Amino acid sequence: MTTQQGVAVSDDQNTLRAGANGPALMEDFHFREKIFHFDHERIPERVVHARGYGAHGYFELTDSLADVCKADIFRNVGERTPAFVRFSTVAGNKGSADVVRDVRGFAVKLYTKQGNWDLVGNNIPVFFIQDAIKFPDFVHAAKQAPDRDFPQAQTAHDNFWDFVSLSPEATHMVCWAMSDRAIPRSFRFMEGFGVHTFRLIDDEGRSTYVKFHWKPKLGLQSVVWNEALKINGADPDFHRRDLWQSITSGNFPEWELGVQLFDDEFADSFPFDILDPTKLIPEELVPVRRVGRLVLDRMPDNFFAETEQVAFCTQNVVPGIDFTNDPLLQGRNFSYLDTQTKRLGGPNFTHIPINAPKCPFHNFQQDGHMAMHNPKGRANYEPNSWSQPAGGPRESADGYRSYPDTVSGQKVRQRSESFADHYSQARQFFISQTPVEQTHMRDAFVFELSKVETPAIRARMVSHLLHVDRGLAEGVAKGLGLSPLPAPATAARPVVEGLPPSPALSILKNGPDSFTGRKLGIVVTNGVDATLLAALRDAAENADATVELIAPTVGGLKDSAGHDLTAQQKINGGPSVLYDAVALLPTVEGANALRHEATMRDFISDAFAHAKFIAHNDAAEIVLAAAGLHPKARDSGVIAVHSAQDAARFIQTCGALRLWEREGHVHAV
Ligand code: HDD
Repeated sequence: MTTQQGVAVSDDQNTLRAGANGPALMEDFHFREKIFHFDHERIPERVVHARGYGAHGYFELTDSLADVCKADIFRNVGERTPAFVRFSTVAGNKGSADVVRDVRGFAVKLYTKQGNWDLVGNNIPVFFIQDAIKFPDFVHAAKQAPDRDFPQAQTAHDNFWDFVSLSPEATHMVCWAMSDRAIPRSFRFMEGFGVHTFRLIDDEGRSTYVKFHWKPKLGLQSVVWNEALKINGADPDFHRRDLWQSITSGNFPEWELGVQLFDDEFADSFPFDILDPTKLIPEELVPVRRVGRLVLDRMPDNFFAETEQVAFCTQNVVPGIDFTNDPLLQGRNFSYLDTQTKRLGGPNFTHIPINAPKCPFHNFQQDGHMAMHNPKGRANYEPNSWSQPAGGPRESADGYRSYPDTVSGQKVRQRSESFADHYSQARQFFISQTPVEQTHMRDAFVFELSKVETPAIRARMVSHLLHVDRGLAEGVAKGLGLSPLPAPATAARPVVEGLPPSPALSILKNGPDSFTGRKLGIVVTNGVDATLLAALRDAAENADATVELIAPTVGGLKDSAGHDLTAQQKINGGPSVLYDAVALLPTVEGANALRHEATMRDFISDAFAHAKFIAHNDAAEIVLAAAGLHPKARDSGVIAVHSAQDAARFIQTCGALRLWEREGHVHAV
């Protein structure tokens, strides 16, 4: 160990003092350097998206887009481009919990041969507001209130619902935020969206509009709300641990990149403005062309250096990719550069390795705090006669050229008329959901608005929902005990009738139908049946699922064949909310003890309430009964297993992920 100056340290356990019981000496440069550095360890957390988790990987092109885009990254099939991805929640502070109800950030930095391209998206394809000037208001309202500094990491409070109920443009996004999209089971099982309409530019300078999509290979999956509340207590790091475990065990998460391409003719015929970020384009109308895959295969060596210091900027684009006049995107292009300068302490944040391009870069920008790359030699201006070839200014045929869009207009502060429809796509989103998902949305609205203390805000929100779906509005009003129904909010534009459901918007219609990548929790006790345990483990592992053992003690266990077993969780630290499905394989003696254990009973009743599949051996009968699951109270999702065939069948059944029909039986209010 040395000091920052490289001087070897003789003793890092004791400060330099005048005598063993005397005062510390100023002269102790090692102590002062160490404490000074520690005192300066923190940088400001991100103003939004403070809590995040990142990983390295690559993007591989599988279908050339050279027909519409000149960007190098989209030309050569099979070519890999290094990538860094950071997932995040929006509202919570850096130390908040992972499985809160919130939008998830899905920010991708692609280190292309032509420079860095940042696609800074979310797991929801639309946004709360239409104009960037409203972003500070929206964020202030969503985060903790300034007087009391709570609630954290949740929108279930007056300020948020006050703001969105006074901003009808938020209605569509609020419906997404109250859907299960906002409580993903894992980063690995969620979609990502670039949200805005961007442009692709081809070799001839022609423009094609594009919307970007990331489609998870393992299908979509979310948790249920009561489960989310409990996960946050049991493991506030649930999502980051999941990503860490899957990448470090070699199960690399993967997404396909999809593009929706369209032209002005389509834009003119579409009933909504393609520049309005509160609108999406249904996939059934403009299909998603899959052109590549994103694979995350390496965790950062150091969280701070990489995940905390990574600086995404929407204005980081490469030749072939360009902006549109979406007013939210235009504002973002200012905000990100500005915020990174504050957060990372100066203009040289681009010199930090995670932010620097991996292609050569040259310019005459110099100096500033912590400058690592200053120009070499005499020339630090342009044109100059010192460079070869002499003279200038320099030009590059493949340099970035903005699309020469024709722009004219009076200077006005005015929202375009074409942005005035606030409800039609919210309705389309709602009718695209399965009844189970619609029920979850209703319950989410009721939960959140029940936390709102001001009745007028609750009523105002219901007045918007009346335009989305009358049944939804009535259900929410009933759940709130709100009577009579308020009058519908004044709509700036009548709802477009007859938009067809879009199956692509439902999670349950886009699930995996397999247990791959999911996690089985098996409760065992000392002496557990070795054959049955192996059969369940094999069946899960054959499906590329992972297994954790939960036991009365994590150590000191043996199976019936006398082999040592290590459990990953002690029963009170491994509740069933941490697993996608569970199995109970206690011995008779173990079951006798477990039936008196309150956390064991919670384990079972939660698994049942959260519609999970439960496998059990005969000995577990008394434990199930102790948790209220007498034989008559059970359903087809509670499955007895005795053999390897039973185990294989159980894991196959788990591919459905949940027995949704159970939900109707476990909720009464
Ligand atoms: Fe933003 C961070 C996504 C609108 C201003 N935003 C941030 C991150 C994501 C998004 C994923 C975290 C990046 C990371 O992991 O470091 N933001 C979005 C999306 C939006 C959006 C999909 C709408 C379509 N954002 C938006 C607006 C503004 C900002 C309208 C301001 C006018 N966003 C910021 C920011 C942040 C940020 C203040 C905070 C930390 C940071 O940039 O790096 O500049």
